[in-house]
Amino acid sequence: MTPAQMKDAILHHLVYTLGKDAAHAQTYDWRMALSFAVRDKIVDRWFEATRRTYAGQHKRVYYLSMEFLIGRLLKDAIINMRLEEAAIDALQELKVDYQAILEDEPDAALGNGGLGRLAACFMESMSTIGCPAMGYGIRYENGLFRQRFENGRQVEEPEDWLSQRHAWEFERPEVSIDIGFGGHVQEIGKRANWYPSEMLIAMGHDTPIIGWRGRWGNTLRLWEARPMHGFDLQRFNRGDYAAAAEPEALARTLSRVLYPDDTTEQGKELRLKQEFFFTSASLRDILRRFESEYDDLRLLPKKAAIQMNDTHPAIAGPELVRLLVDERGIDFEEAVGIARNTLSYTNHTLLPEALERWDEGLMGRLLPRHLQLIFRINELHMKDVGTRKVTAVDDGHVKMGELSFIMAHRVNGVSALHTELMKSTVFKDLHELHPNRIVNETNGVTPRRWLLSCNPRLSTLITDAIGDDWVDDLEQLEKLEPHIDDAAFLESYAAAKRQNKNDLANWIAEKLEVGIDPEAIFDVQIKRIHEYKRQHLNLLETIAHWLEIRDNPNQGWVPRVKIFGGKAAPGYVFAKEIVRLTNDVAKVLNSDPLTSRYLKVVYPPNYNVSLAEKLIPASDLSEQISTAGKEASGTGNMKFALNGALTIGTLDGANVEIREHVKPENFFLFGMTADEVMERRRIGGHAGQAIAADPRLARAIEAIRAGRFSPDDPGRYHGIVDNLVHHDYFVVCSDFTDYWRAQREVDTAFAAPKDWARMAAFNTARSGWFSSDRTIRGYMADVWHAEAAPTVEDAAG
Ligand code: GPQ
Repeated sequence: MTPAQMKDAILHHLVYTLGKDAAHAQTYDWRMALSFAVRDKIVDRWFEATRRTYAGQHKRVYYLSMEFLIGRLLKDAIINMRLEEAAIDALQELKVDYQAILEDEPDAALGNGGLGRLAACFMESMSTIGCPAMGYGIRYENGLFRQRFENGRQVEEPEDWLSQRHAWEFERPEVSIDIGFGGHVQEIGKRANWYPSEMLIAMGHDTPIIGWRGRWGNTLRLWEARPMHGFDLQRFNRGDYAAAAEPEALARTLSRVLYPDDTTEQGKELRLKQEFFFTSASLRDILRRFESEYDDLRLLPKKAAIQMNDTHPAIAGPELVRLLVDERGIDFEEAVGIARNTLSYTNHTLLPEALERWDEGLMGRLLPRHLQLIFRINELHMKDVGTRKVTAVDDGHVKMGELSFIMAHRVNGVSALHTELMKSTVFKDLHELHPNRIVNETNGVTPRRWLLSCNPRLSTLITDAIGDDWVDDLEQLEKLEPHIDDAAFLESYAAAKRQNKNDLANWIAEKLEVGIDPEAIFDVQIKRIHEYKRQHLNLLETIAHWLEIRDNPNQGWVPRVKIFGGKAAPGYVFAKEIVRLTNDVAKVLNSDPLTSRYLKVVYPPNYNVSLAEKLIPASDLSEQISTAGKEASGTGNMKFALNGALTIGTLDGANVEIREHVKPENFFLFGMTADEVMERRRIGGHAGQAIAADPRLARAIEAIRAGRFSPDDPGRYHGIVDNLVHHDYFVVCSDFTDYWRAQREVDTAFAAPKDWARMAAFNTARSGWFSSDRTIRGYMADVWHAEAAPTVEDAAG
């Protein structure tokens, strides 16, 4: 597409789709016009991919996920379709600011954090590879809440990404599936009829996901909940105005809002309804498509692989069995076999509070037939393995992890360490019974969004050095290694980072009115606020360092900016106190005339995908400091390493593998191992011992306790202090001293800029393995037994 053609396409949509002329168009209008112009190009390729999948009778992958944290879509689409030059030139001629247009797009925040972002990276990689696939999820009207700070406290505001027209989706009213809840079951022989007492409709909305160079496109189908019977005119006519709208409002609550809890099980009725709603709609859509092509249901595992992203879609097991037995007359045991060979399950955490359990009473009320089938599946499994040692139903609860395991032919963890811990802890018994079922698929991130698009300076430098094959073959980055010995290359590498840091410093000055020194270490911790991720360990080190600088302000300290980003679940009290403490610490430190040259804290509100894209390319140091054994993988850690930030981290999740790839000398390791953590916890008073042994730690805790960061309310953080001193389940105190040591090593290393640049560049060169393309190829080989389809020729750039 030439710039002139692009300009015509934009103007055409501006006039005929938006109904505006150029003289009156606002940023929004231009954004929409550009989006539609780009979308037109995508649609042709998307259709072509779909046609090829049908024609080649390829196996399809179905990715069922409660969350897809896709962020903005316009730039992604432009880059993958290689339309960037055309778009920039066309807009320049139209005198429209390209960056302003990109920034105008709201994030699609249909996820909480890592789990949802992983699903988004996977969708992009499956399209890039040409793996015929479809993502299924919920079209939340309100995605993850917007975070604001009020006197340092987190305030949540509803997010309303759909208040504007969404340029990327196509409504599919013909894909409307009725979903039932409640009611009763009538058994007739081996089958049963379920008569639900409540019905609503799931309506599909399709978003095309285009891969690199437009070679393939898959669909993300998100379900919207709609009432079966709309407005009740009779009630309205009787004057009962509010009640008339009631059925509509009730049905819609199912796709109204994303639960804002990350790794915390909710146990709420509405949540279970959401889970069944999208899982059932997806399965019935899958079966409908399958039956339009094949007439033998025993072929299902050959033609469809259904991935359960965590246990949120775990009801897929019993629901698929129900659809096969009750609605298609297949024998129960055979149905379980078909379902199991089709389904697989990814576990994303070992935290006990995240493992979903549903009360039998609640399950029986909402899904009476499914509860019966769960009992039968459980009995069958116990009979098959010849032991009653493991069970999916226990103590009046259905355990969704166990149910998922039993109903899947493959179960995977998301990093090497996590997978080993699955085998030795949570799924120990099941693993012994099914030793080949658990496999590891270490997470990855898409290099299109997380390098090419978010870091154009570094991308250009890389392409100038080794060509652009790295974009979909990321391990080619190893070709950078010889260049690392070239002084000119290293200088350009460092210059790209410095310019990124300048941009970020300007943005922070403008948005937060905090001045930061671009020469300082940009030390960044961005992720959900959670005790196990230990933002408070970072804060304690910050405070201890601040006190040390105050003791000796003229000692020539290495300047540092600590950047935090992340949301706390609205009901997670401890996490919210950490948020507030971070803001209170920032206030005191940033206004301290003795120290603020050397140490600042910034906490931009409302961390999301777009903010990550700004922060990561400008980072020097990546904080990956979770308690060993607690972070399943992490994926932010990979994005940082790829963009040349050095990691300070524990041997947790994928940190272990990152350190092996980038080499131990280019990674700041500290802290106890997972085994040592478990040992340490057994020692009574471990926190007290650690505090007594380290005066810096004692002083930092005392500063918080005495109210130095909350002079108007000195007791404000006694909760945090008491937790640290008396419980400290996440062994913050015991890891502090080693963390401090590693941070001082960071200071020393940063003071030698050439060596630092070499280490940073080495991180980039060795991070290629962490592409989600590699992860997806792993799933295709080990879990889905699916092959890539022959792709479409490259889109003309
Ligand atoms: N993860 Cl169980 C989430 O983001 N939300 C969740 O509810 C659960 C896990 C994360 C996990 O904490 C990270 O370590 C992983 O990297 C990420 O999932 C993707 O696997």
